[in-house]
Amino acid sequence: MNNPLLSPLASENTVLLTNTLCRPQRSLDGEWRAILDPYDTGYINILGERNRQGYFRDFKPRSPSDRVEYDFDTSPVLSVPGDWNTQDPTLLYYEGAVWYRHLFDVADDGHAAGAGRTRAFLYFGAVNHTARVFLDGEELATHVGGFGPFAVEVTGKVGPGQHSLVVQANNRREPNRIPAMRSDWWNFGGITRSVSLIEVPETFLRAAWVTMADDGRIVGGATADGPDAADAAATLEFLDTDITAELVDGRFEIAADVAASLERWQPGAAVLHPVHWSCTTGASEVPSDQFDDEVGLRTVRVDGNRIYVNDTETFLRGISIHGEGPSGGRRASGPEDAATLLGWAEELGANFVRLSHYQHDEHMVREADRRGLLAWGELPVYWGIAFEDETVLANGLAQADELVKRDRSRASVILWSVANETLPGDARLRFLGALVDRVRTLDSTRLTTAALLTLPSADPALHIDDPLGELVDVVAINQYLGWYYGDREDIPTIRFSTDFGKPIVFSELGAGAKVGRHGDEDEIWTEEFQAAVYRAQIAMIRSQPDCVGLSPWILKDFRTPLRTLPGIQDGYNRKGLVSEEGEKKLAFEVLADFYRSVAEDR
Ligand code: GCB
Repeated sequence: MNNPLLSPLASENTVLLTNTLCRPQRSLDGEWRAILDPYDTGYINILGERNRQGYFRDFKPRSPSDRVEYDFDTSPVLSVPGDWNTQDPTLLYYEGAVWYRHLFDVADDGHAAGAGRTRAFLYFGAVNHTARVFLDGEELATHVGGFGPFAVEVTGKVGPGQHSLVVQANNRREPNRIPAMRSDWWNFGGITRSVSLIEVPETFLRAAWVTMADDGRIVGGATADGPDAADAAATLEFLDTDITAELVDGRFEIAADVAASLERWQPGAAVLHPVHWSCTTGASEVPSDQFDDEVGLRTVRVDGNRIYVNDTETFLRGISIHGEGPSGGRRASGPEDAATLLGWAEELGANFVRLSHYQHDEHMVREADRRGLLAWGELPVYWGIAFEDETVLANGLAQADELVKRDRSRASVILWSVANETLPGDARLRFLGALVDRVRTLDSTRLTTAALLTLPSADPALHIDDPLGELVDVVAINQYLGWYYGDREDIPTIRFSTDFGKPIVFSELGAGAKVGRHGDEDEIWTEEFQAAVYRAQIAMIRSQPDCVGLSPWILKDFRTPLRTLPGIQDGYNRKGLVSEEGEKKLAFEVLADFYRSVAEDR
């Protein structure tokens, strides 16, 4: 793929807006018209140049003889948010471009989302993988990255009348992308999360955030954006107390003794405080911008090989979760999917969820906040990344910004993971070191981690010396003893050690089972086999001194083209504790039992 028009490497003309769920907005979700374009004719002409008459013009024939070789009005519809793969059986494996079009009307007062607001942004929760955004035939922006949010400013472009919003979504896999060519999950294409039109005042607060540092101070900041940004005064008020913070140079801090009067958010006992953000400009006392949010306050820190949440040593009773809905093997989105998935995690007795392997829908972390579940956020730096390529690193840093900035006010999030199963090497260490640095610069209050790969070994003492362990706060280990390697009988006696003296989390372990398939513990793919692997792993973990938690692989069976075994896998990774339709396997209870006993012991 060497035409740069078809393969943009970096986003252009996008803005990162946060707190968007706190603002009045007009949803653009619903049915969008869609045209499949595997050969990219809607964007480039036969000379390989940008096609001025491309699909984004949304043309209609102007006379009976006029030749227009596409028509959005009579094209099929796709639901937004949603992946295209599961909305039409012929699109299950489709990888390439799809053009989406949505028409929306703006009333005569010229305000699409509310009076008194003068700037307008189109906000996209996520489009996989590359998006080009066009409004009324004009190309506005490009976004590269399938899981992060982005916005496009459309101030002055959404006056009264009807507007044609066209988005070209392209999920073609490419070697210089994050993720790259191969991943063990479905490459769901499309506008996979909600789209909205958000209007804000001329000068407004972009990217406001508040969180608690490890010493109990409340810290945060906000960026004022607009013509009066230089003399904007921003304030954060805790509405259930008289605590208020004025921002100076975009930052604030509330001393720990003052913050101590605010009840802490605890795992299993969420407390969210209502807060009000506002911003005034010049001599005016009337806020130019304001919105409400709710935030939890808790500390998290590492001391030696332990993790402390609110100064209490905390064992992470976790489970890994893919961003796949609770039924139908489709991309998850919205509050209901989040409630069902996290409800299952709670049934399991989990206090922690690993949101793997990429940034999840914002509703997941907000729901985790409300339920008192700790969470791990992750970048899709997965197998086969082109670590030596500077443009890939630049995109990785941009994806890190999207991950951290969107969710750094969420008490649930305690860990930022920069990578999963990457192979040691100098270029990789430089690349991941840059990501760790970026994440820490944006948010020094949370812990960093990366899931390390464990290779088969006959040694009962597995020593982890991957130098990446040096760079992160928590050493996460993916290990598949009893499944990809190792005899099940030996697992309880195996001990992991590291060079680092840091806490160890088993970020993956597990085995495959087809729900309803029963037999002997030694018969692969049966629920009994999977349950036996869990029992052996639990025995090992109970006597593993540095282990501060686990997030077994995985809550639910999920779609992946890597798993083809007919009658068993049929395109699903079967390591779920529940099937793709939510039916529990035996191992669910085995893990739930363990989590009950751990909760009682600690
Ligand atoms: C892993 C990967 C995960 C896979 C899993 C498996 O190590 O991190 O993405 O799905 O193993 O099932 O093999």
